Amino acid sequence: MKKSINRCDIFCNVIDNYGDIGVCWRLARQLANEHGLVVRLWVDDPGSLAKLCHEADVARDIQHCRGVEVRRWYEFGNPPTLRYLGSNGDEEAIQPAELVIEAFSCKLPQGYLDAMVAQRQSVWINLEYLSAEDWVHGCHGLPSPHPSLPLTKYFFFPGFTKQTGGLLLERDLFARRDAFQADAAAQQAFWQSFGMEMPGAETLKVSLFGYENDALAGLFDACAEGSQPVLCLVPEGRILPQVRKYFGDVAPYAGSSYVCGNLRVHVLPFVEQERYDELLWACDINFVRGEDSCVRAQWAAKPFVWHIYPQRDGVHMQKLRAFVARYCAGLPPEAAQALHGLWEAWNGEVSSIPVEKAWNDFHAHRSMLRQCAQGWARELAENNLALNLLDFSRKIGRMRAFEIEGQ
Ligand code: TRH
Repeated sequence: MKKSINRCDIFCNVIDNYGDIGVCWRLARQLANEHGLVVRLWVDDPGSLAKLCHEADVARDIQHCRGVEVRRWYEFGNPPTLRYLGSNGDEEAIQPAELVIEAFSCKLPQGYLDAMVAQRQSVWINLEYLSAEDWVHGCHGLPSPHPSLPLTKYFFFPGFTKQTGGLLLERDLFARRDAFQADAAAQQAFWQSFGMEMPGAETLKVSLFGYENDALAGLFDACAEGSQPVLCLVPEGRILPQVRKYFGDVAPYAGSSYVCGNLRVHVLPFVEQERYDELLWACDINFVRGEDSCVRAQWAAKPFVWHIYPQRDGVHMQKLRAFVARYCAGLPPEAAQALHGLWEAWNGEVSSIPVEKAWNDFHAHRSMLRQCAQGWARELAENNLALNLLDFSRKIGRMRAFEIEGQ
């Protein structure tokens, strides 16, 4: 067993949307570019990556993008094995890396597991979903022995406390964010790249990334009737049919603009991950969804509204409330109530107050919510997932090397 970790394989099975690949792509770049690891990202749907990184070529099985080797993950043979034709046309057997990350419990190919057994060199991590619930503390870092092979994988939970693995945060993110926000020309260029003039200070800028949502019409009504002009930027995605329904228009596309009272809605193209951060930084309030955009909104340090990924049994509302409880702990009760009200209404909670009222309350408390967002981001930044993951993996690697030497 090698004691150092120089190579990393990340396996990503895209279930739906962009969160699975969004997290894996971010982690892959961070491990490669900030920590000098040789990273292979195995993804079964390179098309989803191409949305986040436009230079990724969907047709290629192997390619290098932004310091990461991206490989199409497909398996064949019995046992299912990852195999590729090398540049000389010969079949290339895959050597497992020292650090193996399966994202969100995706199932590693049997042939790859066998190679891990033969090599005895890999630390195997299951990177879990993000949750603010307390039970995560007891599960973070736990080993899970394979039922039949001499392999152990370890659960690694992202989270919001020191008893978890922390959150993905690039080393220079805050510096880039602050530089962007202090640079009028950079902001001007940002708006112009979407064919828009930079909105004046009197306009409230809102980004809106969400799933299908029955509360949208109420939110738009409230903005249209409000006293402050609102510019709402909607990236192309699942919520567009409802935008269309609200304005009774033909299908919206990137560049479509609609006006109703004090509300102007502008549809944006789906941009690369780095530019999505700029959108969050450029806006005053951000509506986000899933997992990764929610974390990015926290780093943007602006008031935000989370449309959590809906789960059939309703457990998502427990996750949502666990987060609200942590996030609002330092807020005055009225501001906490305003946040809670809009988040419940936006997530379709039946007992919630009408979204129009919830929006007006949230809007009224935005200055306090902004202060809270800034403090929250500073506090959370202390707990960096990539650093924690590497420390943890090295510790497991040393422990295993010691065990193997003793055999
Ligand atoms: O897309 P999401 O809803 O993804 C997920 C998946 O549904 C997943 O299966 C589920 O488990 C998880 O949510 C909780 O939301 P998320 O996680 O915010 O991912 C969106 C990614 O897309 C994120 O990395 C930000 C990025 N993005 C861009 O790069 N450009 C854009 O224009 C937009 C709107 C988003």
